[in-house]
Order: sequence, then structure tokens, then C-alpha cells
Amino acid sequence: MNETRTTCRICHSAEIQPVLSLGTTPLADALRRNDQLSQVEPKFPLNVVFCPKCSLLQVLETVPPEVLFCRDYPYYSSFSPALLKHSRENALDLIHSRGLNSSSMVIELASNDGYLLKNFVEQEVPVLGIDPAEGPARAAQAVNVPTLCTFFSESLARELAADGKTADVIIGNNVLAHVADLHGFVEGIRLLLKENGVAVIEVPYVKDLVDHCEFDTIYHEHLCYFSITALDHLFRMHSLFLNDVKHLSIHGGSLRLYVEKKENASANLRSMLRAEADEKIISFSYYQNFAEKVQVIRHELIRLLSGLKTQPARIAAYGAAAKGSTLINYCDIGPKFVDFVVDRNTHKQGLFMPGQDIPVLAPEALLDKKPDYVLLLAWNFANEILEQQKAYLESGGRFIIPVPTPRVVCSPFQQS
Ligand code: JHZ
Repeated sequence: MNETRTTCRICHSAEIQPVLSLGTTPLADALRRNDQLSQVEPKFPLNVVFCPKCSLLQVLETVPPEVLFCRDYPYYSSFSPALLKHSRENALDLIHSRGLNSSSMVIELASNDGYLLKNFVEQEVPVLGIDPAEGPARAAQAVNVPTLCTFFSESLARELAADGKTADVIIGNNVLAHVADLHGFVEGIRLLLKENGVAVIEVPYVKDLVDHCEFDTIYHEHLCYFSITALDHLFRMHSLFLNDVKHLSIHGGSLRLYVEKKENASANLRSMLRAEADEKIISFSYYQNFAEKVQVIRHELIRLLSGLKTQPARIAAYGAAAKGSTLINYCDIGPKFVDFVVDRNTHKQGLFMPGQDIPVLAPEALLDKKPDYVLLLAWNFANEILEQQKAYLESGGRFIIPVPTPRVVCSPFQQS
């Protein structure tokens, strides 16, 4: 059963303040098969609150991780070429900067289909992946990335450490925000990390979420939306130290964190912490008009789509992304607006979008069926997707980018 929190996920303060309600939505990655469409679809409240004490933005509802991530989890990182490039650069940089070799150990938490660890395997650096999603974990094993198909936890870290499997580098990309037992997870990192090891962790940055109104990245898998201040606090609670941070553009704006056992804060980290205080990212006032901005996007997007429908235009969507599910369900964009969604991920093709029962097809459908407009649900990969879709654009097709302000674009260079 899902639980609803009454206290902060990091500092346990009960003084949490409401920021946004996205209503009651289905699980964002629970795409359905044709034979499931007549069944009742589970839906859960999706409410966002802010903790003024430690500055953590978070959702109140916790859906059991086994329900979210295990059996039919359809997200496979390797279908996004830009993410593969980003991950390879990260791996090669770590091999070089940390001097990793055949006697090192790299452990990745939420290693998915081996999209990142395969780069270390290629350079003969020993690795271990840990991921609870059965399909992606099998795919990783198939490309020779040793993978434990289970959740990472404090107790698993204890077992691995007792077996002598401690890490020079622990990687955790887009996983910290997903973890219900946040403190157990971070304690596990401490247990698994060698004395001079580093944990390199990527999380979406709450500043980008708010500044660019990326409200669709809020769904039940994402429990926390981190500021650097909140992260600094979290790691200190487990005698770990956030020593450096990089601000990256991936996924609409992310942070790459460098966490170690000894405190050695970079000047860059100190200045980013100061900037968060100066810009009030750590105060409730920063979040106060977020809900209003989200409502404006919903209103403008529906107005745009309704106007196009009266032409009458035919509209499809690109990206059966989890964020796409939040967008179409919060804005109630169903088959009356969108005929079909396309996605390169073959595990999503043939299924239907959660809550709105829109079919997911292969991207070739854009040239076959020639819709007039394509709503870009995976807007975080806009550059890459518009480049791939040049033929569609040249044939007169148009994309609609929904956030931060819904707008129509007709070339790869226009969407910023
Ligand atoms: P994408 C994922 O969220 C999953 P999602 C997860 N919840 C998370 O934390 C965030 O990332 C950070 C497809 N695609 O990655 C692939 C193409 O078809 O933006 C995906 O299905 N062609 C763990 O699901 C979807 O779009 C392409 O060229 O919101 C993108 O999903 C590319 C680039 C992608 O995130």
C-alpha cells in the first residue's frame, strides 16, 4: 500500500508547506497492454511540499518501490543516444581522473541496462551493477555487465562490504530521488565506499525544475527534488561530504555530485551554496507561485491544442516518457487531442500511455501517418529528436514544445 508522509524525508521536520497538487494520477511508467485497458487503473495522489528546515522539495506519497520498479519497468537508458554520450564521457573522465585500472572496482546503483558500466568493462575496469528492474538488468548481463537484480540498501551494502566488495567509485545516476529509504541508501553508500573512494551521483536540480517550470518531471517515482543545500545536509548526516558539484544540462538540468569520506569542499561548491541562499532557493518564497505557473502552462497548452484541432489539424506526440505521463494526465490530453505517441524504446511500443490510453508506436509512424503537429513529451532531448526528425520537419511537420511556455517550432535550431 502507498503511504502518505507527514514529515520531511531528510530532516523529519513536520513543518512542511504545500507547494503544488497535481491531482490523482496513474504511475508514470505503468504503460498498459491492450488486454489491460478494460481494467481499473490504479491512481495515486501527487502532492508536492517544501521543508523550510532543510530546503527539500518532495512528494508526500510513497508508492512501494516493488510496485514502481520491478517487473515490467519499461525504462531502458540505452534508447537515448545523448544519454549514452553523456554517460560515456563521464566514465572516461572518471577512469582518467581517478586512475582506475584492472584492480579497481566501480559499483553503479540503478545500473539499468548497463548503458554506463559497459564503458568501464570495455577498458577492463571491474564493475558491479545493481538494479531491481528485471528487464534492464537482464539486458545489462547480456552485454557482459555483471548485475545484481535487487534494490540497493544498507543491508546489501553490509553484505557486499563483508565480502570484500568495496568501491573506488560508486555511481548513482537518477536514483537518489527515487529512494523511499533515503537514509538507508546513503548509509549504504558510506559502507560500500573505500576510504579514498568517491561517490559520483547525478540528480535533477530543483532550481531548473522551478525556473523552467518542468512540473512534468514530478511523478511518484521522484520522491525528492534536491537543492545543493539539502544534499549537503543529507550527506553530513551520514558522515559523508559533498565536496564538489557540476551543473549539467542533461534531463532539463542536473547536478553531478562528488561525495567523499573526508571533507574538502571546493570553492565552486561553496559559491553554489551561497548562490542558493542569495537566490532564496532554500526559502519557501521561491516555490510560492510555482503552482500558478503550472496552471498557466496547462491553460495555454490546452488553448493551443484546441485551436489546432479546430483547423482541423492531426496531432501526435513524441516520447512515451514518464514525464509525458504527468503532462498528459495533469492537462487531460487524451485521444481527443493526440492520435498516437512515438518512441524508439521497443519495450514501450505496442503499449498504451498511462491514464489516457494513447497507443505507442515506432517513430517511423511520423513519416507514415504525417500528423500536422507533434507534441514533444521528451522535450529534454529536443535538439537530438528534432535533428533525427528532419525529414518529418522538411515535409511540413511541426513540433510543439510544452515547457516552460507552449510553443510551435519547425526546425532544430528554434527550440531554446
Ligand atoms: P526520458 C527517465 O524519465 C526515467 P523519463 C527516470 N524516472 C528518471 O529519473 C529520469 O529519466 C531522469 C524516448 N526517446 O529519458 C526514450 C526516443 O524515442 O526523457 C524514452 O522513452 N528517441 C528513471 O521517462 C523517452 O523518449 C530519442 O531520440 O521522463 C525519453 O524519456 C530519445 C532521445 C528518447 O525520461
